[in-house]
Amino acid sequence: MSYFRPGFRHPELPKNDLGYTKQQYEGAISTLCAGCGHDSISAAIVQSVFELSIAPHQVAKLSGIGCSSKTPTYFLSNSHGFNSVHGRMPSVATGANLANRDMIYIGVSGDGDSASIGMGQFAHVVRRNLNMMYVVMNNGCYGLTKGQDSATADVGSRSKAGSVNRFEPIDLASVALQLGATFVARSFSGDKEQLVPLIKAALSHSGFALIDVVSPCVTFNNNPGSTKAYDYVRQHMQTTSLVDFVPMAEEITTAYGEGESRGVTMHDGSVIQLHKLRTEWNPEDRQSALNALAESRERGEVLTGLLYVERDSRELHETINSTRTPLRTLTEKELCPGSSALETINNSLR
Ligand SMILES: Cc1ncc(C[n+]2csc(CCOP(=O)(O)OP(=O)(O)O)c2C)c(N)n1
Ligand code: SF4
Ligand SMILES: [Mg+2]
Repeated sequence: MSYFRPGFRHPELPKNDLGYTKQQYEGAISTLCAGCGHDSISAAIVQSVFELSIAPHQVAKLSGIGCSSKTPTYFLSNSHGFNSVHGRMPSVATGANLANRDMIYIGVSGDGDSASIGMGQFAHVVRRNLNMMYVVMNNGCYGLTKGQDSATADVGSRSKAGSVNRFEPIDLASVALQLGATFVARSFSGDKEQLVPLIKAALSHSGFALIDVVSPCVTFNNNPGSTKAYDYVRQHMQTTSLVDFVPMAEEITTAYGEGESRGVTMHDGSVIQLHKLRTEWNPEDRQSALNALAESRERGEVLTGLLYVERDSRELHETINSTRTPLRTLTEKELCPGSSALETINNSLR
């Protein structure tokens, strides 16, 4: 059941370039537990899409199953949506994207949804470089089914019931980097200042953009000894750099000393500005991102920020040279061009 917000809002609410208020990007009232990290991520998505002035009808939200996968109901009510089967969001996203590349795809998943039942689907959507933002709301447990450890729970992490996880975790950011992901970031649901520019950059990236967001489950995995608890993440969070997202045609205004700042220009002309960079890390070098993640893991830190971006990324449609036209607008004549066109194709293959 969904509860809808009252429609009344102050008449002077700020509007974006399309004339929409933030209210027009909100969703139904959340039924998640009060304090759940997933709600903060939904709020960050609302703010980012509003500030980027993306028309809600241009967005398609896709998810699997879990508390995390319920969240598309709680943001962007005026967008398209498909709540799919556990772990199967990537194949639904692939089908939708291939049928219509003009939409902006937001995939939402959980650590259980992506790192266990959906691991195969996750791997293939990464290596195909599907043009979408893929957000993992990572709480280290299966929240919806009462808090069992998930495959991203750290070895030694203690559950609320007191048991200690004995298995090595799957680090989705490292896996994605190894599979050729062209945009990889990690963030924390409690750090909106970092998360909003990362979401904006991910939405502007041409290709697969993963944001693994540590998102504490207050009901089942927020206890002392859990490495996905609010306190633990706040105490152990290390950041690769401070992130600013500057949309195309907007002036870069922040001033930082030489060597402290670096701009990565995206395919559409917008710029990701990174400030106070870690010296040993290059955001455009896959191996340095993998090394930084491995070293942080050794130290028990949670490395956040933009980890890697490939500015010349070729998304799936470019690789397979598919039509620019959404399939629903192709006419019968274009879809069935007749026997002479078939003959030409056959001859070209002889
Ligand atoms: C095919 C199938 N297997 C198992 C389940 C039961 N199930 C529902 S949600 C879930 C795990 C959810 O964990 P996660 O993806 O981490 O989401 P969270 O609730 O933690 O946000 C499971 C195992 C299911 N719905 N469908
Ligand atoms: S059970 Fe955990 S993940 Fe699910 S809504 Fe509650 S706090 Fe969030
Ligand atoms: Mg989970």
